[in-house]
Amino acid sequence: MNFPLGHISSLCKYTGISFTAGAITHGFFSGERSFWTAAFGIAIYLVGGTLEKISNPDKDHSWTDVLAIGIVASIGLGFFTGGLQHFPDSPARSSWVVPVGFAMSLLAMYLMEGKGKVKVRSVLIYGVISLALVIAASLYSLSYFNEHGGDGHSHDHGAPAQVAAPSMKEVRIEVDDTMRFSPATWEAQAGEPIRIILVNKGKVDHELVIGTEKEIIAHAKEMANPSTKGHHHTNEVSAKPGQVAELVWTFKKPGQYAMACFEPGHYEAGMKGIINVVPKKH
Ligand SMILES: [Cu+2]
Repeated sequence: MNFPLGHISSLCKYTGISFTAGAITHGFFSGERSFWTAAFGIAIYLVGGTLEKISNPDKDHSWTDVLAIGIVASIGLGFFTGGLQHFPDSPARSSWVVPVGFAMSLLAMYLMEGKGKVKVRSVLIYGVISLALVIAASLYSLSYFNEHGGDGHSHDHGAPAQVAAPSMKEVRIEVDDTMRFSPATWEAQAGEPIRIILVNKGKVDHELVIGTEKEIIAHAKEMANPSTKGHHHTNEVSAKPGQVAELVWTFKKPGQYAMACFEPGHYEAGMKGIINVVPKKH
């Protein structure tokens, strides 16, 4: 065995899988970039397989095995690992991506390593049982995340309050077409519901999304994908020109939160702000 070549080939294969997995976690089937990421992942996996064959000439894999089965293996492993990693964020997609990936990796493994060497019966028994377990676990996770609101974002930092008490604190945020929130910085108290009133004085739609910096950036990426546009989240309120809309929100933990508008181009133009959440005063 050629050791350096073997090392490079394993690097290529794992890089390939992680690219394919990344395409899943960053919105496969939704953006052109994800498609190219996945294609690159498959290609580099095949490079890895080719190098592996060159470094290991004793192994009796044909070029068909290396290339055709390599495609199945890289997609399968990418689906499985990417789907698992992104399960809480997109349970509906992961619930089928993970079992499909598992089945593909199983098939590829059998065709590549097992065919003619292991009993078909034992592979079938293992395949059926393990796939059934993976499907069951995926369906369970799907229902778990659906119940716990993992519809793309975790909201453990806050929750929409259902009833607006008359004594509730309010913050009035005006927006117009200068792409600024006014005020752009405001304060709230942790654990205390606040009524956020969005006043749109502009001529185009505006919205207000609140969350941690990380969630806001994740939301920005999501909005860049045409297929996920129009998703409604509980941490979001939008107002048409001349309209007033409101959202009652409770920030659970103190800290710095962000707000932003994701109408096309607005966030990029600077339509964002900061919310300082201070500990509750007793
Ligand atoms: Cu806007």
